[in-house]
Amino acid sequence: MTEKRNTYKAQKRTDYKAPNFTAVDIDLTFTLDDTHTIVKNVTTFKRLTSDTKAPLVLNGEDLKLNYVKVDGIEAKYKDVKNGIEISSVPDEFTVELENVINPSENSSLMGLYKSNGTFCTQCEPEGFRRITYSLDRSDVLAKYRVTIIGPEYGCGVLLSNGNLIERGTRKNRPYAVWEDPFPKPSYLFALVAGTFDIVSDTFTTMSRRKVALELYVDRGSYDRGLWAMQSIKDSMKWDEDRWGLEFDLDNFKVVAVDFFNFGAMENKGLNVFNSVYVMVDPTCATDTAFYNVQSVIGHEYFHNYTGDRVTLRDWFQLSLKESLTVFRDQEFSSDVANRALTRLHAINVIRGPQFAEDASPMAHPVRPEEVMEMNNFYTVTIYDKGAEIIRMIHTLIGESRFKKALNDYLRKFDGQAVTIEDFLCCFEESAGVDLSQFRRWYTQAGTPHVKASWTYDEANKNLVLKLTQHTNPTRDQKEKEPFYMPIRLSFLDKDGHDVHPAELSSDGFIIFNENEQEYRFTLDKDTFPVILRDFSAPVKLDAPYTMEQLQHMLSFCDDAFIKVDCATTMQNRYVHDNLEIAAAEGVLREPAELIASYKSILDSVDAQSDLILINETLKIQSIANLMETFDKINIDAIKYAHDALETKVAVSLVNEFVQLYGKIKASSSNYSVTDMGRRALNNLALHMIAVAKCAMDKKTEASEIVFNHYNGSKNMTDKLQAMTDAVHLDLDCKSEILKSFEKDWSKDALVFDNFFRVQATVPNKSAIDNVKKLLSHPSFDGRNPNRVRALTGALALSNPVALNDISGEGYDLLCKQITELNDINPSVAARILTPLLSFRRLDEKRQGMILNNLNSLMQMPKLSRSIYEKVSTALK
Ligand code: 0A1
Ligand code: ZN
Repeated sequence: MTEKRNTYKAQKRTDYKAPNFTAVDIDLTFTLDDTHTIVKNVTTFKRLTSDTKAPLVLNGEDLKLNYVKVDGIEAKYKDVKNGIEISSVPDEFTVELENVINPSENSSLMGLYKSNGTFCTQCEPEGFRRITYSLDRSDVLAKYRVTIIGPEYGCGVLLSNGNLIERGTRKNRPYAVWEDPFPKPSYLFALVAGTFDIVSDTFTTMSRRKVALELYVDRGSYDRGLWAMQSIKDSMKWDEDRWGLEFDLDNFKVVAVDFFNFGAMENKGLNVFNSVYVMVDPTCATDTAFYNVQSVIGHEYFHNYTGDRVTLRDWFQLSLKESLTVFRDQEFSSDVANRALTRLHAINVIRGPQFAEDASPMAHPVRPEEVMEMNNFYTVTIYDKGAEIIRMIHTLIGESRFKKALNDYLRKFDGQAVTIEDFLCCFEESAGVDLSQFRRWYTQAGTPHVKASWTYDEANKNLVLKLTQHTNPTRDQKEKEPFYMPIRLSFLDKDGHDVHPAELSSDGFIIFNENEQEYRFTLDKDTFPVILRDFSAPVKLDAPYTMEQLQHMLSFCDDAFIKVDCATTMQNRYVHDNLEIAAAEGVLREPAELIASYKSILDSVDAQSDLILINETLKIQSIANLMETFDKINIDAIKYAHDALETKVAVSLVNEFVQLYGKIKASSSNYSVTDMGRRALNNLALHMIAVAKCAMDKKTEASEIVFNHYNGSKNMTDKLQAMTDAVHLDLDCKSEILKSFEKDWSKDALVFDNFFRVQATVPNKSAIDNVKKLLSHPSFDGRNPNRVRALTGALALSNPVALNDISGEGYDLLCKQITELNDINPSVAARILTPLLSFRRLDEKRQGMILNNLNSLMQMPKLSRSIYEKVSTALK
């Protein structure tokens, strides 16, 4: 990027203009070379505009152009900002051009780059223009034919989208020709060339077509690809069973690469994955990793319809494909893994990072109005809040109308590039629903605060429920209109029975769409409402439950979210009520009600219990999520109260945890949902025992049990729990465990990231020193995004305590790393910068230190657009 400082301008959603030309056929020939790859590009264009004088403007970045011909004749062109302009072109014509690129030098990982010896591409959102000149926009759909000539030194496989037409050797170099029968936008183009182990299989579709499946993994890692292959088949089957969607090509290829900016990419028929989301076996990966592989494989596969077959008109519509696809992957995980766990994870993302984003200067609507750097908008708002919006539509219209509307949408817009508005209109028509007010979820940023209260009207034997909503202003919008939301409700009587009053519809939800509303239900006096079951809308709920009512719901309510939320609410109240004492480092009271509830849960655990749900209920929530329950953040006091809470629970219930520990055995080291639940709860017990022993001056015992846990298991879930406890609680066994882990795994980059992450997330200042030291560990590589995310990224995004240490060293270290990454990989740099943007929520001293750092970032030479957009927005 050679752009000068401060010249970046935002683009507006409303400035969308249809393209003057479209590309019909694109024929690409790549002659691969590490530093000098030649791209020959023959594209037929068609004029769409009635302005016959309009020139053809092609996007191109960091390309060396050799020649351009129009209909076979050398053409004149003009260099324009990030591209070229060719004037006097006919209505239909062919452009032939040749350009050169340097994959080895490409550290941004956008366009064609080299990942550990493998050539691979990433084109979403605007990476294709770094490969060749093109109409690099999502509303230009063309058919691709791709010839790949391997590098001189040879290469195992040469892959691109679609079907293999021809392969062989020419002039001693391997080549392959691919044709994709489906027209697609350039962002879905992919090329991979490298040497792999290949896991092969087949899937027979519902209309009995055989699809060849191929998964490409690092050589020597065949076994680590087997779960991902199973997940591909499960995704294909599930999409047929749940939505009637059948795979449309004769082959489906997935490639795992080590260098990748995000999780994975849905290129048509050739998904490219960050190896994190492919490579698992029980000795090297945790249960969570297995669960995530299944979910991300599903996500990318489901994009084949929601994203690839029906794509985006422009990038402001990103949530159209992402929200629908996240909703689909969540439903997949719910159906094939565990519904409660999947829902609770999704809710945690909303209540942690998404609420934080809504409260930050980068808050944006799910359909943004202004974007400077599109890479900054792959956010929890676009993805996860977007998915909550789809889920609300699903709640409002129900499964069968949703299914019909989804099929109508996919049929109506097949092969087209469309908008969120097209989607909503189609759903309105198909499901017979009015979503006019509901649209505010797409246009208004910020988290709605819903307040509930209720009274009893003795005369009419009515429970009167009153709801109010308010959304704080965000920078782009001062006034917020009320949102339209389904609030799932039930009622519990004093014996813990569910009561269904006549006024509540059989679907079990009410519509809340004004600033203030009242609802009446005919009920007995001592019955009370259970509000926001299943987190039916992405809001902050404030309901005046007594502690007894929270305990009652925790015991009797049948909704997983409500159960866990009761425990969370008790935890929140404890931290809020004790914050002042915590700020003065005083003596905190016992969380008696929470302990009582936990005791009764622990006393009743047996083989029939839902261990996943129990584990989620007993967990003390993260400091990060606790922070989001405050407007102004006193990080030291929150940490103090959090630790006091955890210690008091652990000490009071240490006997119960000791009883539990070792009682619930996983049946094998292998991943299964049942064993995941067993290990999770057993590991929680280990953690709580270790915390309790440390607080009871029995640190040696804590060390012993943790050390035995580490040595006694071959399973990475258990090993990682032990290593985390050893390091975070600074136990005697810490160095021995770290040494042993280093000996076993330092050559296995993905596994070894745990070594970095665990030390970067110690919840105190020592994490900063750990990170500084580990930056020069021989296994660390600052150009690999996974390493950066495991070390500096973990400090920034998963360790608010160390990052915000009052010394300011966390901020200095992070900004130093961001400065280095600005040139290497701006998109990763901008991501780990995120927590600093919310500096105004901290105390003045910290605000000042962050401000200094942000100001220095702004002075950086060659400041990238990604960082500029975020920092300048925060400083406004
Ligand atoms: N569409 C992908 C996410 C993705 C976005 C950008 C990337 O590189 C800059 C890579 C992947 C998904 O939703 O999975
Ligand atoms: Zn996606």
